[in-house]
Amino acid sequence: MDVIVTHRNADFDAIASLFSARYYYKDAIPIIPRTLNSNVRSFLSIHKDYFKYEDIKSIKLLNVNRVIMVDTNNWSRIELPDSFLEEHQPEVHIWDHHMGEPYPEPSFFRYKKIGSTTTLFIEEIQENLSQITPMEATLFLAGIYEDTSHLSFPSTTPEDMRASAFLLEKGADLSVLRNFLRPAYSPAQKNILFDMLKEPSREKINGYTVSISDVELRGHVQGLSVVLNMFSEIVNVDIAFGIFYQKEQNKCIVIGRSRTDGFDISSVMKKLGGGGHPSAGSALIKGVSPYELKEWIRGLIKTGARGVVLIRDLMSYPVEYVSPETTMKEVAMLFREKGFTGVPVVQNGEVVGVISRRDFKKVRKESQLHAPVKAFMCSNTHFIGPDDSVYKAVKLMIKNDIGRLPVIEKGKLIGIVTRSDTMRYFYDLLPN
Ligand SMILES: [Mn+2]
Repeated sequence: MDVIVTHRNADFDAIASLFSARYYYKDAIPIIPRTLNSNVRSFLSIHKDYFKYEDIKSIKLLNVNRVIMVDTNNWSRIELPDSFLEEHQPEVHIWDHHMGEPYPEPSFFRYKKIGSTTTLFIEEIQENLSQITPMEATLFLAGIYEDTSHLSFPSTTPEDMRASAFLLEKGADLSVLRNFLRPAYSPAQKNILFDMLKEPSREKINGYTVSISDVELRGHVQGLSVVLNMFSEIVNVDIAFGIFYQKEQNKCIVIGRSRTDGFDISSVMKKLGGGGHPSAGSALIKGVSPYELKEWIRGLIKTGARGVVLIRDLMSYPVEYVSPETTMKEVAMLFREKGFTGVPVVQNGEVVGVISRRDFKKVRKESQLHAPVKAFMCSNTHFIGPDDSVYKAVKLMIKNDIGRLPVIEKGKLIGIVTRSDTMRYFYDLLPN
């Protein structure tokens, strides 16, 4: 017997993958985990007659010789016991879009860096799907939509969009989907959200605005990730972490959400023993207080940015600069000759200002062109360090309406980074 399984606390992508997998493994039996996100649970209970499945208690494990894992690459996240894996060594197939080493080693492994696992199946079996019902199309599209936040996460790929278009053609119902993907908040969820909003923390780490809140949970609460999503939208931070503390069990559920594509939440979650995507992830930690966890997360955010592009990778050097006594006319010639739009002004090795094309607007008469730069330069200079993140630079530029930042290391000018350098980064035009 073949079974199709997915991770505990299944979301729509997990369940949609499970049912779309049936079009690939025709005789396999889908097994629904006992813990489901509440919106998935209500979807399945309303559509009970349309989706056939079993739960783990109703099957004889001894008869299972092949396990098809979907939307997870790790045995520890599914409900089948470890002892079954060790003693029976079933054949394992894995279909997933999460990065990382699969466990156990599968005999068939389908991985793609893509918005949802459902997309993997839709791509593979589109020919077999001509007969799918509008209900199935709706569920499958819910899977894609949930994991890509309605095709808006940066992890969304053309494949996700094509699969979504196909499912719409097959009658996926967007208003049904809307109801299930934006479920009403339960009173418990609302209380937690209000708790978090009472004193939302806000701090700067590595140029990101970060909020790390901790809330003590009374009893089990479904759908904490929805709460954190809402929270991060309201407080409008780049990165939000929620630490949900369950005192009796001395454990914390950590949920993270990144709204900038420069910061990878899953890298933090992996270090905490969990997992996820660049934009969202979670982890479960035992025996650590929320306070210690906060410090830990702060540290991980600080070092986490090291994997991404830093100012030192983007900046230009050596830097052309002028002295405060250089005349405006000489600067104008330098700009014309080299195509510059601005340069730092340096005196005794120290940056004392920046002169840019915009400052020439202050030149009213021809004779002023013989005046020194120091009369026109912008001396309220902002700097950036070589190990700062691109985000920090962009924020400084936007906030102060400037187009370039001198890069300073140990008091010395070592480079310059411009607005167009940062755009190159955002549009992935960096030379390798
Ligand atoms: Mn998924």
